[in-house]
Amino acid sequence: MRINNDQIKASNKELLDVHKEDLVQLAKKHKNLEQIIDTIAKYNIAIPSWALGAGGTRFGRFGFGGEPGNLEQKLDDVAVINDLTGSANAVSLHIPWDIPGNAEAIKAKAHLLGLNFDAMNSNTFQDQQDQEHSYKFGSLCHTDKVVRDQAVAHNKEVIDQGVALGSKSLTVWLADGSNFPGQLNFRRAFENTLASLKEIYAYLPADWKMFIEYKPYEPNFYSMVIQDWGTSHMLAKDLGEKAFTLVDLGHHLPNTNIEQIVATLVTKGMLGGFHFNDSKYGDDDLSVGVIKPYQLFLIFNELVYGFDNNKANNPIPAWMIDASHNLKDPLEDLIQSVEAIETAYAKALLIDQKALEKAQLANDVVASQRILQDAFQSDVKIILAEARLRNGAALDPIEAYRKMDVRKELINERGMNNAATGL
Ligand code: RM4
Ligand code: MN
Ligand code: MN
Repeated sequence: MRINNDQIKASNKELLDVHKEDLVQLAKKHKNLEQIIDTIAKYNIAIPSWALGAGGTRFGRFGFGGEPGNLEQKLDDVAVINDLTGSANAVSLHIPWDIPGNAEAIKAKAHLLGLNFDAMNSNTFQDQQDQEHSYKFGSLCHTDKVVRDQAVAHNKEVIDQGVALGSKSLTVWLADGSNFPGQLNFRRAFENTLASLKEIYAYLPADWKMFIEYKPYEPNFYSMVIQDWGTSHMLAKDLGEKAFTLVDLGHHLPNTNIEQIVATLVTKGMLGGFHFNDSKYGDDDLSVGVIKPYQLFLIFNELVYGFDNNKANNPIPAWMIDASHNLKDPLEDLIQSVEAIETAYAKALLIDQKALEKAQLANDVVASQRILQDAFQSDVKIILAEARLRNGAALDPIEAYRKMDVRKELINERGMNNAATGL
């Protein structure tokens, strides 16, 4: 199904008058309102292809009716999110969950829907049917060269698939590590990983980037080869200027100061991108902004400051969601995540950076805190709504989605038992 302009206009009609009045009021408050609306209107976040169906845990999975059964249907779902929010014009694919049968046809379909392909994700954390060697004891780090070669070859294939679709980056996340002390020689595992990554890097087209994700634990519970941003940064540095660190918000030990990591990476020009999600305990992959919205705002503060003062020429990061949920309609959940990211961004744009710098230089701790919290406590719903309106999207995307009965339509089209590929 495709949402059309008339449906959007109809859903906006009732809300439009009040919205316009609110906007006039807000303009009196913020001098740079136009600029902020413009920035938010141009901002886009990539949707992960693996979050369009119900997520699961090792204890079970509760399917959701009307899930996309193939890549074409996944693109249709991303288009729904994009049509309603005006801020999700890209999809991030996971191979082999999403191998395109006919890349040209998939690319044409995506373009028709107004979508493009963000980073490609490789998967050497699961064994596939007919795979010769197992990743049970690791992939790029494996003690046996034939396993490493197989994992390298997979990453090269993912690059090929991405080239055919017009993607420009590869994200590597490794489950490699160990469950028991003594199981693995740390230094050998690191050296093997670096050597394997070098082979993949050498295969990258000139205009591609490689993003290296880190994670402190899970699925391995004693050690992960790329456990933290320092390790990722070290590897990326060794590889060359097309390699960067990717920050997945759920991949930190509790209470880690992620905004400081972001600031440091931008200082060094090494921040490649994000996987947005939220968590209370570990890699919970909850919808963005549900647990720690202030942290997200502080991260965006570092991004706004970082890119206004971008001495190391850090490229604009890849903005991706990486969430997986059990309970909600996946499309509603992703819409909520998109909104949460834009909310944090808009609030960060409201920070009076000059006043903050003045307060910081004067060591005025109270004033610094007030400046941040003034911005954080501002209501930016109208800013987001206006940005969406200018993009031809819905003033209230969730409300519109429900009024249009999208899920019911998808169930009619695809049935109750279609299961999307993914986790
Ligand atoms: C991992 C990591 C990767 C994602 C997989 C599915 O924990 O976040 O980015 O590709 O999950
Ligand atoms: Mn991730
Ligand atoms: Mn994760």
